[in-house]
Amino acid sequence: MSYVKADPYPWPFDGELSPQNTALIVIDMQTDFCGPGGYVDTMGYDLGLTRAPIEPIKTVLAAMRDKGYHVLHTREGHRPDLSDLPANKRWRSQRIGAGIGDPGPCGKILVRGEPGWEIIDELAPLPGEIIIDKPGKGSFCATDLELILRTRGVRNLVLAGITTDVCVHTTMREANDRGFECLLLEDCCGATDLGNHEAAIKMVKMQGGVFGAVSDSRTFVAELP
Ligand code: C5J
Repeated sequence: MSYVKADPYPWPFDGELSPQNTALIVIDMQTDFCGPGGYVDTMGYDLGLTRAPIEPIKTVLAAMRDKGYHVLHTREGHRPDLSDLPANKRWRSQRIGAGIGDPGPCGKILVRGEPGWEIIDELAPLPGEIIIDKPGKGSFCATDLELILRTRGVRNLVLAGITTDVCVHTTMREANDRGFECLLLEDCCGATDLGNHEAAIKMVKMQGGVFGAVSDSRTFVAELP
């Protein structure tokens, strides 16, 4: 049996933790969410908050790659013809001055193939690591993520990335409802608002761990079997 120290319970619940059944999912570490001139920057939010997880994620990525765990990455973005962009999502982004699909300093905002949509160099996927392209906030919506995880025998998910309260949380909720056992690494996530980040972490831990458990990069790497 192997557990990692976590709150509100040692993770995973049943002590079945191995490289074969556990995957790291690095969510949306794209220029649009944490780089100068990207979507989040254009909206006027503090990039320091969404860049804070870069170094902790690097550490976790290195440890999990080294030990042979599954590693996946996601990218939020839309087709260049915007045929998968709901009208209300576009309208809301235009209201805040960062219209999805509109030209910006990093190319068209949140459009596949544009510079701003790329995963940042510091956390670039290695050859062979799966990348999930998703049109929404949740990584399971309109993607083949669940099929890939089930095919590989993955049942434990370690979640990192941005933003804590939006794409990370939506993915964690989707995964939890599908029976995956989830661990969120607190310092490997960041939000556009510190209060929202903290609230999102707290929500996970309610009701005995309503969506799973929470740990941090240092504890996780030190205890990872
Ligand atoms: C947002 C995300 N916040 N990756 N996307 O629109 O959290």
